[in-house]
Amino acid sequence: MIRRKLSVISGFLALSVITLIQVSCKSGTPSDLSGEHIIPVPVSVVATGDYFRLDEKTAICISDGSDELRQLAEYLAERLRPATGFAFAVKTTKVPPKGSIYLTFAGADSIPLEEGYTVTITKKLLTLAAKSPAGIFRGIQTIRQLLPSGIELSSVQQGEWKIATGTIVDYPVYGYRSTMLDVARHFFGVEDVKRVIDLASAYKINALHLHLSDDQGWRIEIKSWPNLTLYGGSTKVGGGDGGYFTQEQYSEIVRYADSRYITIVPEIDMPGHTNAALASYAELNCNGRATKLYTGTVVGFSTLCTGKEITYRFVDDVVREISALTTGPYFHIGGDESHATKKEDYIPFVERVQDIVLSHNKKSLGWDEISLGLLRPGTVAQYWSSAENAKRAVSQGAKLLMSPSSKAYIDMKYDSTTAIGYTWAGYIEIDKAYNWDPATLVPGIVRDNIFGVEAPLWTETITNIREIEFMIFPRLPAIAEIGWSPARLRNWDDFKVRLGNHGKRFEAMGINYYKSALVPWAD
Ligand code: TNX
Repeated sequence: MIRRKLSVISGFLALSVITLIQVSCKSGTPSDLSGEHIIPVPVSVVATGDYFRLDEKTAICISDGSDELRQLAEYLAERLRPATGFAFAVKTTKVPPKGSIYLTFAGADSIPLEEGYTVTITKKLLTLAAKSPAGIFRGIQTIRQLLPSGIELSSVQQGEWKIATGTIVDYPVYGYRSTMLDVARHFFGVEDVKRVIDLASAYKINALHLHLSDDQGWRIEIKSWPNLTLYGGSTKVGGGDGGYFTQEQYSEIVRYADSRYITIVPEIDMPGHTNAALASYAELNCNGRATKLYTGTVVGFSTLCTGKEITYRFVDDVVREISALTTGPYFHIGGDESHATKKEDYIPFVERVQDIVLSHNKKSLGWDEISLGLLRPGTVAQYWSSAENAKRAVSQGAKLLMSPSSKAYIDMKYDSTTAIGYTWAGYIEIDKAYNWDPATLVPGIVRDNIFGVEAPLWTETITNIREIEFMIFPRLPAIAEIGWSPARLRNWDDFKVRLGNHGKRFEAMGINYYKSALVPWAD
């Protein structure tokens, strides 16, 4: 009798514990998809008020067995396995079972643009549909952000993994959203570059511009001109050991970037910013004498000898070797701050170099000064400071990559307390990095003239990956939203709250970010 009573009591207790658990689960359940803090903000989010749950049986299903879709499913599984501890088996099927995640190219015909995607979440199924693999990859980044920030941790976390139900339809305003890493002033190795690729791709950045040469260092092996790296790559700003990528390492970066749907854009800056080359080969100098290696930070003192034929053989070899290793369509020819080159020498140089680039089946990108010359069809000018140069490029029919130094130069200090960085373009706090619109910034330059946006990171004062992260975060997510999201949906007061909710996510990803006082960082 006593025993029976006990079992009734324990049964009652068990029941109440179950009820309690249900109640507490409910309160922690995300049931409003439209309240999620997605960066960049999606084009449209419609909530349906329920939730989808990941568990140990959740499979990642793909609609066809193509290698690319399978690799994307594996990529998603790799993001989800560590923190959940679930297996996430990848399966090919046209009929995904209840509770699975389904990646498909079907039903996405109406989504505009290659990178567009839809995420449809019901209680039974999470479907990510896109026209192209790039669209699936961008959609995966959204799915990561729909899960609690703990999903980014590398060890198994307790708790439930729920996603609010509804539909997201999303696609970018600009087809080119980029960041730049200067590996010339200070050198950063393959692992650092891969980290930048991973972090940038989480915010739907789709290009990485590598500034591979400058006065202080030449950072990519050129087999036909070996001294460029052996000597020209030997030092860096402030002196000490430099470094360079072998061609194998550069190819590894290109492959890795391709797997994250990021295009690598190699830059060889010319005819200025070339002291490392001029120190490596005497014949590139007009006076036939090699310069000394340079470890300072002054700009504008060096120039290739534009009147010598060997200069063009050199440029042709460099462009040919790098282009052969580059899967993307662009080669960046630099062209900035060539104060030591006479204008009458600069113009024919820039024109001839664009032809060399075209002869190796690439299109040129160049800093806005290149519009002094005739721009070849397909050349893109990168606006950084001169509206006049930018307008001259547009009047020639060229498109502009927008990197206004006073907004998008992420090597600028946030404020007077920032220990690293420059100030020549002003302080760039997070609100300043966010509050601008490429299509209205420069009078006379409109949406149709714009190719995309880029946040460049120059590295005179930046020496390691922790410092790179600090300058990139959170300004790169801000610039990423400018490039991806429609202007009508962008709003600082809304962005700062969404950003505040990414603090925990940054921490889970191990990112050393700037905790701006302007942002309400959530606990
Ligand atoms: C200007 S912007 C440069 C770079 C410097 C940078 C430092 C541009 C095209 N050239 O050479 O590294 O300022 O902020």
